[in-house]
Amino acid sequence: MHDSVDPTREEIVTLQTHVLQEKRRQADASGTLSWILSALSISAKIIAAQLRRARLENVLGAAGAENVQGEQQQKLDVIANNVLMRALGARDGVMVLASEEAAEPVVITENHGQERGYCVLFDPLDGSSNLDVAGGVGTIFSVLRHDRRSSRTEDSVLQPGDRQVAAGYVFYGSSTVLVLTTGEGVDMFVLDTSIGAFIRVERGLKIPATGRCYSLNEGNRQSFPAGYRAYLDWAQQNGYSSRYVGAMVADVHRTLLQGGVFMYPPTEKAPQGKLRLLYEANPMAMIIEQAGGQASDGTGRILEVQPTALHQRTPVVLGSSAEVARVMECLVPSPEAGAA
Ligand code: P6P
Repeated sequence: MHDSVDPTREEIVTLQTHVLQEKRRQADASGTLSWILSALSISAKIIAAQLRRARLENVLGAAGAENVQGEQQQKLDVIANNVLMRALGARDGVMVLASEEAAEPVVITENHGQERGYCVLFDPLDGSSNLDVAGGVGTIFSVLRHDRRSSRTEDSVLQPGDRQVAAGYVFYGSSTVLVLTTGEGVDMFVLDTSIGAFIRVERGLKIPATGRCYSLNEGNRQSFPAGYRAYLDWAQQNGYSSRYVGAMVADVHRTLLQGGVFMYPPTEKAPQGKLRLLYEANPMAMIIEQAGGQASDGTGRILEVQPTALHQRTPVVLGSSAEVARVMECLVPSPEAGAA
Protein backbone atom coordinates (compact mmCIF):
# COMPACT_ATOMS: atom_id res chain seq x y z
CA MET A 1 0.00 0.00 0.00
CA HIS A 2 1.65 3.22 -1.08
CA ASP A 3 1.52 6.10 1.36
CA SER A 4 -0.62 8.79 -0.14
CA VAL A 5 1.72 11.34 -1.73
CA ASP A 6 0.78 14.96 -1.24
CA PRO A 7 1.27 16.19 -4.82
CA THR A 8 2.06 19.68 -3.59
CA ARG A 9 4.99 18.38 -1.56
CA GLU A 10 6.72 16.72 -4.48
CA GLU A 11 6.95 19.76 -6.77
CA ILE A 12 8.91 18.94 -9.94
CA VAL A 13 11.04 21.97 -10.74
CA THR A 14 13.08 22.06 -13.90
CA LEU A 15 15.90 24.54 -14.38
CA GLN A 16 13.64 26.48 -16.72
CA THR A 17 10.85 26.65 -14.10
CA HIS A 18 13.39 27.64 -11.45
CA VAL A 19 14.79 30.46 -13.59
CA LEU A 20 11.29 31.77 -14.30
CA GLN A 21 10.45 31.59 -10.56
CA GLU A 22 13.63 33.56 -9.79
CA LYS A 23 12.79 36.13 -12.47
CA ARG A 24 9.30 36.57 -11.04
CA ARG A 25 10.82 37.27 -7.64
CA GLN A 26 12.96 40.10 -9.03
CA ALA A 27 10.61 42.95 -9.91
CA ASP A 28 13.02 44.67 -12.31
CA ALA A 29 14.05 41.48 -14.10
CA SER A 30 13.76 41.88 -17.86
CA GLY A 31 14.29 38.20 -18.60
CA THR A 32 17.66 38.73 -20.28
CA LEU A 33 19.56 36.84 -17.57
CA SER A 34 17.00 34.03 -17.84
CA TRP A 35 17.76 33.81 -21.57
CA ILE A 36 21.49 33.55 -20.81
CA LEU A 37 20.96 30.79 -18.23
CA SER A 38 18.78 28.97 -20.76
CA ALA A 39 21.63 29.12 -23.30
CA LEU A 40 24.02 27.70 -20.70
CA SER A 41 21.55 24.88 -20.02
CA ILE A 42 21.24 23.98 -23.71
CA SER A 43 25.03 24.10 -24.09
CA ALA A 44 25.47 21.76 -21.12
CA LYS A 45 23.06 19.22 -22.64
CA ILE A 46 24.86 19.30 -25.99
CA ILE A 47 28.31 19.01 -24.40
CA ALA A 48 27.15 16.18 -22.14
CA ALA A 49 25.85 14.26 -25.15
CA GLN A 50 29.15 14.82 -26.99
CA LEU A 51 31.20 13.61 -24.01
CA ARG A 52 29.19 10.41 -23.60
CA ARG A 53 29.98 9.43 -27.21
CA ALA A 54 33.50 10.88 -27.40
CA ARG A 55 35.38 7.57 -27.47
CA LEU A 56 32.85 6.04 -29.87
CA GLU A 57 33.12 8.94 -32.32
CA ASN A 58 36.85 9.34 -31.97
CA VAL A 59 36.73 12.92 -30.70
CA LEU A 60 39.02 12.26 -27.78
CA GLY A 61 42.61 13.31 -27.73
CA ALA A 62 44.49 16.45 -28.67
CA ALA A 63 43.24 18.88 -31.28
CA GLY A 64 46.79 19.47 -32.45
CA ALA A 65 46.95 23.07 -31.26
CA GLU A 66 47.76 24.96 -28.10
CA ASN A 67 45.40 27.41 -26.40
CA VAL A 68 46.38 30.82 -25.14
CA GLN A 69 47.53 29.15 -21.93
CA GLY A 70 50.10 27.16 -23.88
CA GLU A 71 48.18 23.99 -23.04
CA GLN A 72 47.43 21.22 -25.53
CA GLN A 73 43.82 21.78 -26.65
CA GLN A 74 41.74 18.63 -26.60
CA LYS A 75 39.32 18.13 -29.49
CA LEU A 76 36.46 18.40 -27.05
CA ASP A 77 37.82 21.69 -25.65
CA VAL A 78 37.29 23.17 -29.11
CA ILE A 79 33.89 21.51 -29.55
CA ALA A 80 32.63 22.68 -26.15
CA ASN A 81 33.95 26.19 -26.74
CA ASN A 82 32.17 26.41 -30.09
CA VAL A 83 28.89 25.18 -28.58
CA LEU A 84 28.97 27.85 -25.87
CA MET A 85 30.04 30.63 -28.26
CA ARG A 86 27.18 29.79 -30.64
CA ALA A 87 24.50 29.33 -27.98
CA LEU A 88 25.40 32.47 -26.00
CA GLY A 89 26.41 34.65 -28.94
CA ALA A 90 22.90 34.42 -30.37
CA ARG A 91 21.19 35.48 -27.15
CA ASP A 92 19.80 38.99 -26.80
CA GLY A 93 21.59 40.83 -24.00
CA VAL A 94 25.00 39.22 -24.40
CA MET A 95 27.57 41.93 -25.14
CA VAL A 96 30.89 40.17 -24.45
CA LEU A 97 31.95 36.51 -24.31
CA ALA A 98 35.28 35.42 -22.81
CA SER A 99 36.67 31.90 -22.83
CA GLU A 100 39.72 30.09 -21.56
CA GLU A 101 40.11 28.93 -25.16
CA ALA A 102 40.20 32.43 -26.70
CA ALA A 103 43.10 34.86 -26.29
CA GLU A 104 40.82 37.92 -26.21
CA PRO A 105 37.20 38.57 -25.24
CA VAL A 106 34.71 38.39 -28.12
CA VAL A 107 32.55 41.53 -28.44
CA ILE A 108 29.10 40.45 -29.64
CA THR A 109 27.61 43.93 -29.68
CA GLU A 110 28.87 47.36 -28.68
CA ASN A 111 25.54 48.62 -27.47
CA HIS A 112 22.54 46.98 -25.91
CA GLY A 113 20.27 50.01 -25.90
CA GLN A 114 18.88 51.20 -22.61
CA GLU A 115 19.13 48.05 -20.59
CA ARG A 116 22.66 47.09 -19.59
CA GLY A 117 23.89 44.00 -21.33
CA TYR A 118 25.90 41.11 -19.90
CA CYS A 119 29.35 39.59 -20.13
CA VAL A 120 29.61 35.79 -19.93
CA LEU A 121 32.95 34.17 -19.12
CA PHE A 122 33.58 30.45 -19.15
CA ASP A 123 36.00 27.57 -19.06
CA PRO A 124 34.24 25.37 -21.60
CA LEU A 125 35.74 22.05 -20.57
CA ASP A 126 37.70 22.18 -17.35
CA GLY A 127 39.94 19.21 -16.63
CA SER A 128 39.65 17.97 -20.20
CA SER A 129 42.85 15.94 -19.92
CA ASN A 130 40.78 13.57 -17.75
CA LEU A 131 38.60 12.76 -20.74
CA ASP A 132 40.92 10.13 -22.15
CA VAL A 133 40.44 8.10 -18.97
CA ALA A 134 36.68 8.77 -18.73
CA GLY A 135 37.28 11.01 -15.72
CA GLY A 136 34.99 13.78 -14.48
CA VAL A 137 35.21 17.11 -16.32
CA GLY A 138 33.20 20.30 -16.19
CA THR A 139 32.09 23.64 -17.59
CA ILE A 140 32.50 26.70 -15.35
CA PHE A 141 30.63 29.96 -16.04
CA SER A 142 30.48 33.50 -14.68
CA VAL A 143 27.98 36.25 -15.59
CA LEU A 144 28.67 39.98 -15.11
CA ARG A 145 26.64 42.99 -16.08
CA HIS A 146 28.36 45.12 -18.72
CA ASP A 147 30.24 47.95 -17.04
CA ARG A 148 29.45 51.13 -19.01
CA ARG A 149 32.45 52.85 -17.45
CA SER A 150 34.78 50.55 -19.38
CA SER A 151 36.75 52.52 -21.95
CA ARG A 152 36.58 49.48 -24.26
CA THR A 153 33.61 47.09 -24.28
CA GLU A 154 35.86 44.06 -23.87
CA ASP A 155 37.42 45.54 -20.71
CA SER A 156 34.05 45.10 -19.05
CA VAL A 157 35.08 41.54 -18.17
CA LEU A 158 37.74 42.91 -15.77
CA GLN A 159 35.43 43.24 -12.76
CA PRO A 160 35.90 41.80 -9.25
CA GLY A 161 34.08 38.56 -8.54
CA ASP A 162 31.81 40.35 -6.08
CA ARG A 163 30.08 41.89 -9.11
CA GLN A 164 29.00 38.54 -10.60
CA VAL A 165 25.22 38.34 -11.03
CA ALA A 166 25.30 34.59 -11.62
CA ALA A 167 27.90 31.82 -11.49
CA GLY A 168 28.09 28.08 -11.50
CA TYR A 169 29.34 24.94 -13.10
CA VAL A 170 28.24 21.78 -14.89
CA PHE A 171 29.89 18.59 -13.66
CA TYR A 172 29.90 15.80 -16.27
CA GLY A 173 30.38 12.86 -13.93
CA SER A 174 28.38 9.71 -13.25
CA SER A 175 25.46 12.08 -13.82
CA THR A 176 25.38 15.57 -15.32
CA VAL A 177 24.95 18.05 -12.48
CA LEU A 178 24.43 21.81 -12.82
CA VAL A 179 25.13 23.96 -9.73
CA LEU A 180 23.97 27.58 -9.94
CA THR A 181 23.78 30.74 -7.88
CA THR A 182 22.20 34.06 -8.86
CA GLY A 183 23.22 35.64 -5.57
CA GLU A 184 20.49 34.21 -3.34
CA GLY A 185 21.86 30.80 -2.38
CA VAL A 186 22.99 27.75 -4.31
CA ASP A 187 20.72 25.33 -6.18
CA MET A 188 21.61 22.00 -7.75
CA PHE A 189 20.06 20.30 -10.78
CA VAL A 190 20.57 16.86 -12.32
CA LEU A 191 20.05 16.20 -16.03
CA ASP A 192 17.28 13.67 -16.67
CA THR A 193 18.36 12.48 -20.11
CA SER A 194 15.07 10.62 -20.61
CA ILE A 195 13.23 13.96 -20.84
CA GLY A 196 16.20 16.27 -21.64
CA ALA A 197 15.62 18.50 -18.63
CA PHE A 198 17.65 19.56 -15.59
CA ILE A 199 15.59 18.70 -12.48
CA ARG A 200 16.18 20.63 -9.25
CA VAL A 201 17.36 18.24 -6.52
CA GLU A 202 18.74 20.70 -3.94
CA ARG A 203 17.54 24.18 -3.02
CA GLY A 204 19.61 26.45 -0.81
CA LEU A 205 22.53 24.00 -0.69
CA LYS A 206 24.94 24.62 2.22
CA ILE A 207 28.53 23.36 2.47
CA PRO A 208 29.28 21.45 5.71
CA ALA A 209 31.01 23.78 8.20
CA THR A 210 33.84 21.29 8.61
CA GLY A 211 35.30 18.39 6.69
CA ARG A 212 38.40 16.37 7.48
CA CYS A 213 39.55 16.22 3.88
CA TYR A 214 42.03 18.31 1.89
CA SER A 215 42.33 18.36 -1.88
CA LEU A 216 45.46 19.51 -3.75
CA ASN A 217 48.23 18.12 -5.94
CA GLU A 218 50.74 16.89 -3.35
CA GLY A 219 53.19 16.18 -6.15
CA ASN A 220 53.98 19.91 -5.96
CA ARG A 221 54.62 19.81 -2.20
CA GLN A 222 58.30 20.65 -2.44
CA SER A 223 57.56 23.90 -4.23
CA PHE A 224 54.65 25.05 -2.05
CA PRO A 225 55.26 28.07 0.19
CA ALA A 226 56.12 27.00 3.76
CA GLY A 227 52.66 27.79 5.15
CA TYR A 228 51.00 25.24 2.86
CA ARG A 229 53.56 22.59 3.83
CA ALA A 230 52.91 23.39 7.50
CA TYR A 231 49.19 22.91 6.91
CA LEU A 232 49.76 19.52 5.23
CA ASP A 233 51.90 18.39 8.20
CA TRP A 234 49.12 19.46 10.59
CA ALA A 235 46.36 17.76 8.53
CA GLN A 236 48.29 14.50 8.24
CA GLN A 237 49.04 14.53 11.98
CA ASN A 238 45.31 14.99 12.61
CA GLY A 239 44.01 12.15 10.51
CA TYR A 240 42.71 14.10 7.50
CA SER A 241 41.98 12.31 4.23
CA SER A 242 43.31 13.42 0.87
CA ARG A 243 41.18 13.40 -2.29
CA TYR A 244 42.29 14.86 -5.63
CA VAL A 245 40.80 14.26 -9.09
CA GLY A 246 42.81 16.90 -10.95
CA ALA A 247 39.73 18.55 -12.41
CA MET A 248 38.66 21.63 -10.45
CA VAL A 249 34.93 21.05 -11.02
CA ALA A 250 35.13 17.49 -9.66
CA ASP A 251 37.21 18.49 -6.64
CA VAL A 252 35.12 21.55 -5.81
CA HIS A 253 31.84 19.67 -6.27
CA ARG A 254 32.95 17.00 -3.78
CA THR A 255 34.11 19.71 -1.36
CA LEU A 256 30.78 21.54 -1.68
CA LEU A 257 28.76 18.40 -0.90
CA GLN A 258 31.00 16.70 1.68
CA GLY A 259 32.99 19.58 3.19
CA GLY A 260 36.76 20.00 3.39
CA VAL A 261 39.18 22.33 1.61
CA PHE A 262 40.35 22.51 -2.00
CA MET A 263 43.60 24.29 -2.80
CA TYR A 264 45.82 25.20 -5.71
CA PRO A 265 48.77 26.96 -4.05
CA PRO A 266 51.56 28.94 -5.74
CA THR A 267 54.31 26.67 -7.08
CA GLU A 268 57.71 27.29 -8.70
CA LYS A 269 56.12 26.50 -12.07
CA ALA A 270 53.06 28.64 -11.36
CA PRO A 271 54.04 31.42 -8.87
CA GLN A 272 50.51 32.89 -9.04
CA GLY A 273 48.89 29.46 -8.89
CA LYS A 274 47.55 27.66 -11.97
CA LEU A 275 43.84 28.43 -11.78
CA ARG A 276 42.41 31.43 -13.62
CA LEU A 277 40.76 34.16 -11.63
CA LEU A 278 37.94 35.27 -13.91
CA TYR A 279 36.40 32.02 -15.17
CA GLU A 280 37.50 29.43 -12.61
CA ALA A 281 38.26 30.96 -9.19
CA ASN A 282 35.61 33.71 -9.18
CA PRO A 283 32.59 31.57 -10.12
CA MET A 284 33.66 28.79 -7.75
CA ALA A 285 34.27 31.35 -4.98
CA MET A 286 30.77 32.78 -5.44
CA ILE A 287 29.24 29.30 -5.25
CA ILE A 288 31.21 28.40 -2.11
CA GLU A 289 30.49 31.70 -0.33
CA GLN A 290 26.81 31.55 -1.26
CA ALA A 291 26.79 28.03 0.26
CA GLY A 292 28.26 29.38 3.51
CA GLY A 293 31.93 28.57 2.91
CA GLN A 294 35.01 30.72 2.29
CA ALA A 295 37.25 31.31 -0.73
CA SER A 296 40.66 32.94 -0.34
CA ASP A 297 43.67 33.58 -2.58
CA GLY A 298 45.87 32.91 0.44
CA THR A 299 45.81 36.52 1.62
CA GLY A 300 42.22 37.75 1.17
CA ARG A 301 38.82 37.05 -0.42
CA ILE A 302 39.09 35.94 -4.03
CA LEU A 303 35.90 37.88 -4.85
CA GLU A 304 37.55 41.19 -3.92
CA VAL A 305 40.51 40.88 -6.28
CA GLN A 306 40.50 43.58 -8.98
CA PRO A 307 41.41 41.79 -12.23
CA THR A 308 43.95 43.33 -14.60
CA ALA A 309 44.08 40.67 -17.31
CA LEU A 310 41.59 38.17 -18.77
CA HIS A 311 43.69 35.06 -18.16
CA GLN A 312 45.39 36.07 -14.94
CA ARG A 313 45.89 33.30 -12.40
CA THR A 314 45.40 33.18 -8.65
CA PRO A 315 46.14 30.86 -5.75
CA VAL A 316 42.94 29.21 -4.45
CA VAL A 317 41.98 28.02 -0.96
CA LEU A 318 38.24 27.33 -0.77
CA GLY A 319 35.76 25.14 1.10
CA SER A 320 34.30 24.75 4.59
CA SER A 321 34.78 27.87 6.70
CA ALA A 322 36.52 26.06 9.57
CA GLU A 323 38.86 24.26 7.17
CA VAL A 324 39.78 27.39 5.21
CA ALA A 325 40.38 29.17 8.52
CA ARG A 326 42.75 26.37 9.53
CA VAL A 327 44.76 26.77 6.34
CA MET A 328 44.89 30.55 6.79
CA GLU A 329 46.26 30.10 10.33
CA CYS A 330 49.20 28.28 8.74
CA LEU A 331 49.59 30.80 5.91
CA VAL A 332 49.16 33.92 8.04
CA PRO A 333 49.91 32.91 11.67
CA SER A 334 48.05 35.16 14.13
CA PRO A 335 50.27 37.29 16.47
CA GLU A 336 48.88 35.27 19.43
CA ALA A 337 50.15 32.08 17.82
CA GLY A 338 53.61 33.64 17.60
CA ALA A 339 53.44 34.65 21.29
CA ALA A 340 52.24 31.16 22.39
P1 P6P B 1 47.44 19.86 -11.81
C1 P6P B 1 42.81 21.16 -15.11
O1 P6P B 1 43.89 21.16 -16.03
C2 P6P B 1 43.00 22.33 -14.17
O2 P6P B 1 42.97 23.54 -14.88
C3 P6P B 1 41.95 22.32 -13.06
O3 P6P B 1 40.75 21.81 -13.49
C4 P6P B 1 42.59 21.45 -12.00
O4 P6P B 1 42.15 21.77 -10.69
C5 P6P B 1 44.08 21.74 -12.18
O5 P6P B 1 44.25 22.21 -13.52
C6 P6P B 1 44.91 20.51 -11.99
O6 P6P B 1 46.26 20.91 -12.15
O7 P6P B 1 48.70 20.69 -11.89
O8 P6P B 1 47.20 19.35 -10.40
O9 P6P B 1 47.34 18.77 -12.84
